[in-house]
Amino acid sequence: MTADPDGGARPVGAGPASGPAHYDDGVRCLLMRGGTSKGAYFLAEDLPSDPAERDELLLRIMGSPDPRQIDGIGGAHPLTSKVAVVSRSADGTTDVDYLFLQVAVDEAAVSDSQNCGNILAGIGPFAVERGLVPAQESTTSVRIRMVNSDSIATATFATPGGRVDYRGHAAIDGVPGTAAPIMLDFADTAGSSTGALLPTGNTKDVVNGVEVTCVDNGMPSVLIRAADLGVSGYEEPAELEANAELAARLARIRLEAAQLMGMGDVSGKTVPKLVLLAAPRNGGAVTTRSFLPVRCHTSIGVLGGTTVAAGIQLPDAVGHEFAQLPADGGPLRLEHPTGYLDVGAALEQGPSGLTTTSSTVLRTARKLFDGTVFPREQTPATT
Ligand code: NQM
Repeated sequence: MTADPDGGARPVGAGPASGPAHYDDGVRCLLMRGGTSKGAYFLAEDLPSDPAERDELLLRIMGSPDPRQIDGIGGAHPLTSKVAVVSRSADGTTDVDYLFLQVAVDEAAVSDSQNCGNILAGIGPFAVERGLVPAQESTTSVRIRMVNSDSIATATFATPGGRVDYRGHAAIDGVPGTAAPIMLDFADTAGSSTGALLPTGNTKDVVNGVEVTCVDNGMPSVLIRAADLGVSGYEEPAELEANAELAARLARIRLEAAQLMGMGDVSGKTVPKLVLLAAPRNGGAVTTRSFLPVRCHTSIGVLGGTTVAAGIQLPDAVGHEFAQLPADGGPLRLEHPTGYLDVGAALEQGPSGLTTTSSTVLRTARKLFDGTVFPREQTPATT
């Protein structure tokens, strides 16, 4: 197959030999906005346990492959074609396990190669809604194992009277209006999928003739000065997406940088991400334009954000020279196309150099519908 780079790596074939399974009674599903993303949340027990069967079903539910996902509940963009699979944790060290799956829009592919910190924002509320975790009287904290990277996050949110309250006064850029705050605390973000905050062992490398910083504080990413690629870094996402020369250059840099990061051939994968950096213009620490890796993000991912925040603090990293870092070591404000994201990611001296031990981000989430989804009948063709 030709993998959709924003969708995933696992080709999904013709389904079970007996033909597509029927789901005449539908599948229990909760649609939730998590941060600046939107996804379908499932209990693991409501989906097939076999990953290939599960993924084939998810394509039918989301309406992939189809650029409009018209016959499914996907939103026709990588940020709105996401799935969370949740179960009670088996080992007792966390409350729930959360597997994130990126469903490709126009390819028959589902990927578990990355985390999603935005969809994570809905996991605590979903766990309470489904009775996996009892709500406390005023606020509830849920410890979540992010299965994709085997790392842990704690979500704390309002549960007055023992029910999730989605209403509140917290605003996050990229989402109109306000909602109840959900505090996300991440442990062990450094080296989440590559094993080290600086996966190449260097603060800076030269890749395809350009200086980059390869960093992983929750999301393996390649930081690049926008100016080094002939753009300002302040363009709208659509303008950057329309720049074919930029796209070709970014694709080459990504493949080469991934090799240096020990990630092998990432041609069908959604990681590492690419982030263009420029000096801040609105009082923040830095301006960002991140790529998913082909579509340009309309804001910035949560773990993408914790990663940029850690990276630009490293002396000698790309972007450090123009970053405006808060003098008090407090949260960093990352400017993005629709506003900013505040991220706490303080650097500490570790046994083998500077690292982070925890990161924090404020998000909101909202339950959109809770019910039964009816997958389309045909098994999608692999393109
Ligand atoms: O970085 C998009 C998003 C994400 C991921 C992506 C995310 C994160 O904004 O933690 O949230 O990078 O594919 O939802």
